[in-house]
Amino acid sequence: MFINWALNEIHLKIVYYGPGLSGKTTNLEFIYKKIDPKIRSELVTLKTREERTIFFDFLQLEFGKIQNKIPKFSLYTIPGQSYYAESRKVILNGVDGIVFVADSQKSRMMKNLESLYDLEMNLSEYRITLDQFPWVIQYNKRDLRDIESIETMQDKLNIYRVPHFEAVATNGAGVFATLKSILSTVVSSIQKRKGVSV
Ligand SMILES: Nc1nc2c(ncn2[C@@H]2O[C@H](COP(=O)(O)OP(=O)(O)O)[C@@H](O)[C@H]2O)c(=O)[nH]1
Ligand SMILES: [Mg+2]
Repeated sequence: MFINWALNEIHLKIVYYGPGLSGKTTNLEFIYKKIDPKIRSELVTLKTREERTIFFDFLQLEFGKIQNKIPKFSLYTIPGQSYYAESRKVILNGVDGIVFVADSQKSRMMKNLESLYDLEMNLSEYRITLDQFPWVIQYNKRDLRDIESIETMQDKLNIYRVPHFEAVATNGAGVFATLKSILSTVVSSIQKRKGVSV
């Protein structure tokens, strides 16, 4: 969180986390396309040495004022591949909320678990624990065959029973439900924090 007193803005950072190819970039691209260009910044894409790998996306959305400050949300994705471990840590700096995008395919369950563990480890460097932090889970790729049941995914991944959403990011299903949930979760957690009036 960052307050720009001069502009009367409160900046909130949301990070889309999850294993490689789970659909994080697809989520952000869909959101970007649907948001009025007047209230969003440009999408920044940094290509890495791997084709199709997007290093991070940056998207800022402006909503109506919350009390006297204008909230600005920055949306980021992280690169899932193991060799970008350091980048993931850096992107989490100053994070206010997380969307964990899980891949519903049975064959990807281990990758989901590894990524969730990686997230917990990286957050611990910032003294954040997932039991007391605004985050939601998205079960993406529900259109594919050979997917886990929601019950199984809930049991294995949603240990703290945070809000969860089914999605097919390629056609946008569930994308905005997920986004709205994390935004309102983050805003209410900020409002609850002592000493910050938003
Ligand atoms: N069938 C299907 N494919 C998806 C879905 N979401 C993403 N994809 C595809 O999965 C691949 C990886 O998506 P991407 O957003 O780049 O994953 P990221 O590594 O998490 O950013 C791409 O080919 C997407 O088109 C989905 O809900 N269903
Ligand atoms: Mg990506």
